[in-house]
Amino acid sequence: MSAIRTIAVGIGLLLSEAAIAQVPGTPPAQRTTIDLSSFKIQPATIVLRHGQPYILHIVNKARGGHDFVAREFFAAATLSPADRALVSDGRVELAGGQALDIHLVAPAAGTYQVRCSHFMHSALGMKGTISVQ
Ligand SMILES: [Cu+2]
Repeated sequence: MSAIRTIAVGIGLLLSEAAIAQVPGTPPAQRTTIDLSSFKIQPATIVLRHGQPYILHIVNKARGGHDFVAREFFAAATLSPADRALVSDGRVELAGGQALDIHLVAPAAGTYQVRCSHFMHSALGMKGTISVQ
């Protein structure tokens, strides 16, 4: 009897997870990896499609801290409520070796600037663009 109940609960969980993962008519989220290193953002041009859900997987490969600042982009994108706390005034801070996932829907088409705001880092090359098409 308890085995049947366990299976029933298991199926229920699978169904509810599927419902959370994808709203009918919405494309599944695409995972896009962005690497931060000293002193690069790669890819330097991040290409996204308007209205498409993404998981931005931001990885700081350096030993020291970096940030990912894209104020206009984050202001225009639709951030998942759970991830809003990771973005402060359009800025995501990552300690050395840290990785973060940010779930969002890409905003209107356009070119959005990205840079690291740590002292001198953008001058040394930590800048790029997000091109939403
Ligand atoms: Cu930096």
